Amino acid sequence: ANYVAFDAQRAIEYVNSLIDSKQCDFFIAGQNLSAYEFGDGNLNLVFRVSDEQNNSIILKQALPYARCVGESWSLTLDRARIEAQVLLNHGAICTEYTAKVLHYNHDYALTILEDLGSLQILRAAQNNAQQFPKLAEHVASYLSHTGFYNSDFYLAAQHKKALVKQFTNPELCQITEDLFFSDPYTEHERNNFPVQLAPQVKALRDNTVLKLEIAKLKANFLSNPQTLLHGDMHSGSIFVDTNTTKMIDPEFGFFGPVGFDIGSFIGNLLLNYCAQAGHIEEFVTRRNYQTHLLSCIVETYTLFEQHWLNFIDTKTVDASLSSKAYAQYFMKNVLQDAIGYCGAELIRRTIGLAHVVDIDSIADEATRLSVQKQILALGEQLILNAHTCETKDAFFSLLISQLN
Ligand code: SR1
Ligand code: MG
Repeated sequence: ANYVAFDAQRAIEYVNSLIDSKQCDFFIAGQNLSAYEFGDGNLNLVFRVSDEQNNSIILKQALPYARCVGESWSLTLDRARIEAQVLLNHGAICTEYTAKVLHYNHDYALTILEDLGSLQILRAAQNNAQQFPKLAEHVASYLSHTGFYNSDFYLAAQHKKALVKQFTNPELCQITEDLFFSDPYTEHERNNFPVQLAPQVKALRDNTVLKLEIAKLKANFLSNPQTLLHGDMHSGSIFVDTNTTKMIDPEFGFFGPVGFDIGSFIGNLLLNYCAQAGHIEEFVTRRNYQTHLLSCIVETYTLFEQHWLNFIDTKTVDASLSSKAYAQYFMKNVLQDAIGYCGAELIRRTIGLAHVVDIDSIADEATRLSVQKQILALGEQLILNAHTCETKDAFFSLLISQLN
């Protein structure tokens, strides 16, 4: 079949064709299906297809361009393959925390996924100051399991290299390379910040020490295939409820540095932390919620590191990588990378192309600007001081000193 972008009717016809050819075990035959498109992300079409009993699935289709920009920014359809295959890889390691793939079609660049609509997107929930007591444990478990079992500690070298090839994702990686590490530090039409932030932006761009650290982070992102990353671990890529956490949308997945995903996740919690100055008026209530977010960061990183150290100690296959000394060395580098990527996420979400609603929805302009300045300063300090953090506790102290 030749690629065609779907509308709701085509989505229904496609699912009916799967039912007719008995390739579908998610709907029974002979029902009227309905569908609507509701994607609000930056890149893709997302349809919900339902039967008469309200059973539903999600049909996600890649467009040959970036939806948030338009047809002028063409983008590979191969990202649909990457996304489906990362979900299958991560789902095999961590079923509980990975959205389930029900069907994939290469020609149409589409994936059918379980419908997680009974859950909430983490970002929306956190903008309503909701708390998720299991979030830290679940994210730490997902990132450490998928990270370790796709790493050189566990995989035979030739198998790992075959996977690196399978998950080579140059176009989507280039988006990250540009949006995280290049655009914010130079004049670029994709950047997006209010004129009032121009002095802060200029100071970042003039800071040669900061730019050296950004160059190191970018080089590490470009050339350090440590594990199969999710690649876009922001709060819009996570579905939650009180007891459940499911990762979605790993179309930016590739083999990259272990610190990138955990750093991005923590960066998004910090964006929400800072944004609360514009959302929760009452001081004690705001402090309570911010304390919860900080505890979530501490718990996530602590459990993530514990799992990794335990896996290295007990499950490493390559004997030459299994020493305690190497484990300590490796995890110190992961920590420092994570702090740097966290800082880069803070800066790029404030002055680059892709913002977060946590910040942009702050109605009062003066408050919004003051939050944005706080985030830029925090991002800068994290990047500049990452190399001084020898332990996770030093990272937590750095964070606390910057947030007070
Ligand atoms: C053009 S894509 C912009 C951003 O959206 C995605 O979710 C990634 O975070 C990317 O950087
Ligand atoms: Mg996405």
